[in-house]
Amino acid sequence: MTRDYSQFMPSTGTPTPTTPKRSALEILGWQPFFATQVDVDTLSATPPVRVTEVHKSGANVKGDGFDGLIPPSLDLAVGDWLLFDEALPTHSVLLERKSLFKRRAAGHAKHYQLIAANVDTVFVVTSCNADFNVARLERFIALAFESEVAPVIVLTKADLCEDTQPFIDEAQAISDRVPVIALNAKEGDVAGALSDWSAPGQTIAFLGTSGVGKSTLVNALFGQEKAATKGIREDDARGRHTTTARQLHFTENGLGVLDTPGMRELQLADAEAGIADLFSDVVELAAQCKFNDCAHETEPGCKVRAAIEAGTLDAARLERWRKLAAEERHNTATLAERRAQQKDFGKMIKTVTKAHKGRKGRR
Ligand SMILES: Nc1nc2c(ncn2[C@@H]2O[C@H](COP(=O)(O)OP(=O)(O)O)[C@@H](O)[C@H]2O)c(=O)[nH]1
Ligand SMILES: [Mg+2]
Ligand SMILES: [Zn+2]
Repeated sequence: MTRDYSQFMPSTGTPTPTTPKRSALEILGWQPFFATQVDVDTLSATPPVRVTEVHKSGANVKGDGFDGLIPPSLDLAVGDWLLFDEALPTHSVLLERKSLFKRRAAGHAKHYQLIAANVDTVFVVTSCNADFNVARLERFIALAFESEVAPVIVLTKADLCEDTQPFIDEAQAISDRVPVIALNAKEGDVAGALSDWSAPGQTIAFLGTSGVGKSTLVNALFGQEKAATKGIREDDARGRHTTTARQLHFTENGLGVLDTPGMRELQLADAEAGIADLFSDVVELAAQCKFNDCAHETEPGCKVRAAIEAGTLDAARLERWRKLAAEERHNTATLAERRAQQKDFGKMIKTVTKAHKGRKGRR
């Protein structure tokens, strides 16, 4: 593929292309979106730092000539930008996020888990083998659409598969807005295959279940071991993963790369728009049904059933949409209920405190 380097060419003088010098912040993914949120004085008083890792004991941050740890306080995600307050680190200010990945925490938990912030492209990784699952890919893609991060599907282990075409075809049928790549993550030209989304200053992330080759892809981009890789049995009996924490690494020319532990379960919540985006064809048909509460089952004037009968809509795809949309509504309601309970509890505490003060006042 040919690229246009004209913007990087000196307008006069030598005709050889020069690499523009990037600032330390640009290498960490500093973009105009963040710069426009701050004025120069604030920047010099509280320099921007990027969160590269989040632990229970705090967050690792990197800035221009700075590499440190801030104590846990804010609800931070890997990839966040903070205006770092050196005197009072916990008072550092979180900049508005360009994008945020979150999911309903695993199990029966009623809260969100922040996955990553300020990612530009997400590679949804699966393999050309039994891991390949359209419904699971759709969840990741809907999450990406909801988070306003551009998704790309990566099919690994092409070298171990006799015919990759059926996998590519099925992946391509998910959405015409999502490019699909099939490769050998171990020995293929990974950097070349991902180059369209890997310009300096960009941040990319790899999502997918365990064992599909996320860490292998990360290492291939760096040409060295950045992330630990292991066989498919990387989940041991205690459910540990090789990649234990989400880590944001930076290549020399300024590509931010995020490896994540495998995600077996991805529960969507507050992702109605993302799902509607991915299934926009179904949503549009449903809007034309005769009854606006049409369940697309036996109702007369149902455009969804008509499309299935005409062969223009896949019945299995409709079922996946129904299931994902129903699950999302349930999760969103559960989390909203929990927020309401917390609010009530908050009110109760305030009321109690007031009553207490009131009593004191009367004394
Ligand atoms: N042959 C082959 N092996 C791969 C490929 N991608 C990953 N692997 C192997 O699959 C295993 C799991 O890879 P890893 O990167 O740890 O997966 P992760 O859990 O998604 O990070 C490792 O043994 C890799 O060497 C590929 O495209 N071809
Ligand atoms: Mg890994
Ligand atoms: Zn209908």
